[in-house]
Amino acid sequence: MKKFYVTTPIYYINAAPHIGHAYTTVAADVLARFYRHRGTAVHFLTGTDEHGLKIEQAAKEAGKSPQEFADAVSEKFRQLWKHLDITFDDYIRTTEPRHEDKVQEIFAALIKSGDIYKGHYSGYYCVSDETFWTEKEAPPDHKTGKRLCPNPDCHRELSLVEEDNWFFKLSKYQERLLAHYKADPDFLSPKHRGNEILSRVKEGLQDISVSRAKVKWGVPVPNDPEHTVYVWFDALLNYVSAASGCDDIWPADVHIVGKEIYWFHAAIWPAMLMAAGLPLPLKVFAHGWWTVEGQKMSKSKGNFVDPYEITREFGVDAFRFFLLREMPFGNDGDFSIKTLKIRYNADLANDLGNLVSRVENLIDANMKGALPARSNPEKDFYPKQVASRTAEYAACMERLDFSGALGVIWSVVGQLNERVNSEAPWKLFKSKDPADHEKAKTLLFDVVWCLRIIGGWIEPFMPRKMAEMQARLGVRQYPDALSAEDVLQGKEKGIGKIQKGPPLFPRKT
Ligand code: ME8
Repeated sequence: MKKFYVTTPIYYINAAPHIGHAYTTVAADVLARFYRHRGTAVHFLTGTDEHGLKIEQAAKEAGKSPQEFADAVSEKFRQLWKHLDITFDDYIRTTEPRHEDKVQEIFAALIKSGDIYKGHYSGYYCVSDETFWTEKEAPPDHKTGKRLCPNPDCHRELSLVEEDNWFFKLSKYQERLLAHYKADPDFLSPKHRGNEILSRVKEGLQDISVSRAKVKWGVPVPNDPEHTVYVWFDALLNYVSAASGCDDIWPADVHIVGKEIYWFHAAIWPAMLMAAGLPLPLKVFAHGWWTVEGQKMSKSKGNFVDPYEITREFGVDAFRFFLLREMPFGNDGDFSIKTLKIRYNADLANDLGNLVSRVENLIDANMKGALPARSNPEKDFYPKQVASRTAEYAACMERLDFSGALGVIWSVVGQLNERVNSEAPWKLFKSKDPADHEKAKTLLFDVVWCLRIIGGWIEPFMPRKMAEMQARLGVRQYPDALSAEDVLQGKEKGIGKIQKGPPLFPRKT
């Protein structure tokens, strides 16, 4: 059985990871956990992109060899993923032999087939983006005369490159790419970003340079050791090299990437795969970018958000939740502590956390922690109605609409709060009429069951807190949460009793 294969970009190791890297990796982790919860076998790949001029220069500045430097920073990424409960199955580094060998193998095969050929390159190069630009794409600035990187988020000065190097026949794949986009409209997601790629490919494709003559830190071109493979050609192949030797992984089900590297993944990468005779990934999804308090994150502004700082204050689960709740996946958004706090207090401390505390306290005070059986187990069994929204939630998750999925969940949380408020079980328990007591018990029974189900839906986003919540609601013992289906099928592994505890999400002031 083929595994569900999800990937993140492999990150450059010129600097420590920040919130942007955490965003993509948490999203991929949420998707991986969602599929695993459903019983699908998953292969989740992340890793680091370690070659190229940018790394060579960063290592030099740090007074280290590129490999030493790469070892240290790659480890920082790994540690952050551990801290954020990222459940990757494989972590690839482009300096590993399993990858370098594959790059050389494919490069040699494409030279043989004629898709890679020797030529002369004259143009401009952005070291920060590791991107080639033509004269036309990067005209001189009318004030300074300097050529700047056309990427609006970069704008650094370009260097002139004049060298004999190897080219990939990207132009040959224009028609096949267009035919593929047409035949499989979900391949490029979301639509608005796909449309940008489509029009750019329609304009025509030029062959691209895929080696560097003067860059030492890279994979040597087979039989031409003066050249190293262009870092993007090298990096993209990680998705295949990590899967090689296993017949249940490739093709990827989804590559999740940021919008700024969509062109590489949506046009160049599928053309490379076509040239290599390999199947294409099923989907390439480009998400948007976070700014921080209205500003782009940059070295010069020194405003990179450190995930450790946020989790110290808000906890890992709330951080994971916020990233995917706040901005629709695919759109851009702005990060600030203020919005995080507002979201935390509203959704987590109030809506969900208070609801859990309320039912726990009521059951503790009135039933000594034991959840009574419903007087009529079938009549208006509210948890079933709630569980019937699993399909809606799952459809959002399948199309990577994480904020949509959380929207479904929080609409149910809202309904539960309304029911508790309108039926006021604390008053019913004080009544002398035994029917009122029954009503209160039925309500609490329903709310507990619904929360157990909701815990299954939220688990991919907040695995630790949901395991804790389900354990306290008597349905599961730490450390894993149950899926919504498991809850309904009665796969209880907990002690059944409701155990009251401290607030799940203490309010932030
Ligand atoms: O581009 N908002 O690596 P990279 C959202 N090595 N996501 C962000 C972000 C932000 N402000 N900043 C970074 C590379 N990201 C190449 C990739 S893949 C074969 C090679 C995330 O370290 C987002 O996923 O610059 C973006 O695409 C990625 O980090 C870029 O990481």
